[in-house]
This record gives sequence, structure tokens and C-alpha cells, in this order.
Amino acid sequence: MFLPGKQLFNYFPKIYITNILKMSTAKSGEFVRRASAFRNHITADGSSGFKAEPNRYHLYVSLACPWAHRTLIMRKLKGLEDVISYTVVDWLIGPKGWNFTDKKPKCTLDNLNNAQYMREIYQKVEPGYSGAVTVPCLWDKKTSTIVNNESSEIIRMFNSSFQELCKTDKQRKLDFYPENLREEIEELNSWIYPYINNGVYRSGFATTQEAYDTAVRALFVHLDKVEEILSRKRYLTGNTLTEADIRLFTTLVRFDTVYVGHFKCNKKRIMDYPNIWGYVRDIYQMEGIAETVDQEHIQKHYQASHLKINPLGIVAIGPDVDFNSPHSRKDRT
Ligand SMILES: N[C@@H](CCC(=O)N[C@@H](CS)C(=O)NCC(=O)O)C(=O)O
Repeated sequence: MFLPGKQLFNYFPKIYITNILKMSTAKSGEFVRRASAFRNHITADGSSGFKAEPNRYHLYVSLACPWAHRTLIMRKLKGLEDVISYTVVDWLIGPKGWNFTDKKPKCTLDNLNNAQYMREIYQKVEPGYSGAVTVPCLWDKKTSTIVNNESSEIIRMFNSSFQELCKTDKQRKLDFYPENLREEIEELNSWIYPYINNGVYRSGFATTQEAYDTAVRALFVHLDKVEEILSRKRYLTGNTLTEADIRLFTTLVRFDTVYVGHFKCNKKRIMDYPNIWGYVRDIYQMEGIAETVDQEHIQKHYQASHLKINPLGIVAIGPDVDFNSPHSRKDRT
């Protein structure tokens, strides 16, 4: 069955495609991501109104989502598993957006707010809220509000505001945004975010050939740039992992299994870049990382939820990617 243009809209209930359409507003067919609405900060001393305290904050995440994945990785690396709890949404975005279920592996009901849909949580905080209902979403159990729903800010808070609460001394000392590398990290983020992290979405959600061509070409120009950097360094800034690597990793680990096919990012696979491919396995095999990666949620979410670009919602079988295969990057500086 082929359902072009209007027919597609008639065949599938409109609601299924509103999430994507809401984000894709530019006339040129270019995908535009909406800004996150909640931007408060947790601080160690509580001067912001949100003090870093054990068992006070809760994350709502999707295991499929690369932005939410960043927060789970930072939580793990900093040893905050007993400090920050989390709930995993259904991997399928249905008619009313993210929902909760306990009928699918690793998905959980919302035992905190007893919501059926994620949007209820946003609307509880802001009645009539009509902005983007996204994950990750950092919830404050003490004041019953959303602290922040912007992953780049949540990972910075986890990195530096919870120092007294990290599980081990070693984890407390880990700094993924160190003073001496900040300028370099910001420079990396400034092109990795638009051209790679968001670039895969800009390719996949483009609604004109021109918008797709522009996005996908820029994506591969910048992957080439990453490949060159990683031919010289173990991680993006040298021999230590930083937030720039965490932010890039969550896109790379989804690339061959989903973005190549579903988002038409198929000029090359990550496996075709020797240095990037080694780097992905290097990070994947670090302690605690593999358990944050769920390819079932990743593959099913994208392909079954984005019916505008995959109208029948059929989830592709592969490919088989062995993230545990040996890499030889340990001796790099
Ligand atoms: N800027 C946000 C983006 C988060 C985001 O877009 N999350 C997606 C999942 S990958 C989402 O929740 N989308 C919900 C929807 O499209 O309705 C961040 O980095 O935290």
C-alpha cells in the first residue's frame, strides 16, 4: 500500500502525526526543534530553590531517546543511581504522546504522579500547557514540579551539583565539563548538536528533497570531521571522556540500527568509519554504559511511532551490530 501526501493524512488519525508536524514548522521543509520550556537548576547549596538532596529528584525518560539517554549515562557515571530515581515511558508514542505502561519490557507505570500520559505531568505543573511534551523531564518530588526538561542542562547539574551524593569518591572526582576543556567542549557541541545530534532528525524529518539534501550532506561532512579528530585522539578532547563524548555517543549508538534506514542517513554507516566505530565500542564497553543502551526500545520507538515517514510502522529486522567486539583504542592518548 502506498499512501502519498493527502491520502496518508486521511488514512492515519491526524493525532499520530501531530508530534512530528508540530516540530516541523519551517516553510522550506526543514525540521525545526522547539526550545525546552522548563529551565530551572539544581544547585549544591539550594540557592536556586532546588537543592541537591537524595531521593528528591526523579527523571522521566525514554530508553529510545538520545537526549534522555545522555541523562541516564551521566547519572550512572557519577554514581547517582540511589539518589535520582527514574521512570521509563512506553517506547511507542501513541495518539496522546508518551504514555506509561508496565506491559512492555523495562517500561514502568508512573508511580509518582499516577499519570497515564506524560502530558498530564506537564499540565499538572502548568495547567493548559500546550508546548512540547518531551523527555527527559526532571521532576522535583518535594515541590511537585518540573525542574528542567533540557538534557544539556540536566547533565551539567548531574555532573557538578550532586558532588556530596556520588556513590564513590572516584565518581565524585569525575568531571565531564572541566574548566580547562570548557572552551573546546563548547566548540565541539556547537557543531555536533546541529549537524549530528539534531542533524539526523533534520535529515529524517525533512519534508522536501532540498531540506533533506542539505541536512544529510552536512551530517556526513561533520561525521568525517569527527572521524579525523578520532584518528588522532581517543576521545574528542584527548584521553578523557567529557560531556561532548556523552552527547555524541547517544546519537552514534543509534545510527546504524535506526538512522541509516529510518532517517535515510545512509551515505555511510558508523561501521564504515574505523575510528568512530572503535570509539563507539570503546564508550559502550565502559563500565555502566551498556546497561543504559536498549536497542529494542530504540528500534521499535522510531520505526513504529513515526508513521509519517514509516506509514505502516513495520520495524526492520536489523542490522546485527556487535558493540562488544574488541577495539584497540585503549593505548591512544
Ligand atoms: N531539547 C530536548 C529535546 C528532547 C526531545 O525532543 N525528546 C523527544 C524524544 S527523542 C520527545 O520527547 N519527543 C516527544 C514528542 O515528539 O512528542 C532535550 O535535549 O532535552
